[in-house]
Amino acid sequence: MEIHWYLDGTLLSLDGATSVSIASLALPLGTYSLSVSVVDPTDWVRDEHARETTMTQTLSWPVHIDELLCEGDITGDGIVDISDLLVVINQWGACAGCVADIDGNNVVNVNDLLIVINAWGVCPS
Ligand SMILES: [Ca+2]
Ligand SMILES: [Ca+2]
Repeated sequence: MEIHWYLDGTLLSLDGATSVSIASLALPLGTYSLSVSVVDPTDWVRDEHARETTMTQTLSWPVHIDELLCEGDITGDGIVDISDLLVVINQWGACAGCVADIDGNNVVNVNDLLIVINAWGVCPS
């Protein structure tokens, strides 16, 4: 099967992936449309119209990003506190894919620290 993912109609470089982590897309605040198209690429199909109508399935989901209000809550417990700060300190430096890399630039540095400090306290609900 060919699997293609789209965000607002733009092809994502995730071909073949069977799932998508919304967080990994690092989207700014807003509402988006996430779609996946699955196509049976069998080469014995001579009628491409038939492939599109009967051998292709597309699903779409609305994605609403509003978590930036509390993006400093690394531990996910609803409050930004010393436990989140300690995660930042423990993962300080070059760190691809680390949870403390809040802004997603593959390094845990003062920018991520400031996000935690600015979000300090109970998360808005
Ligand atoms: Ca926390
Ligand atoms: Ca970072």
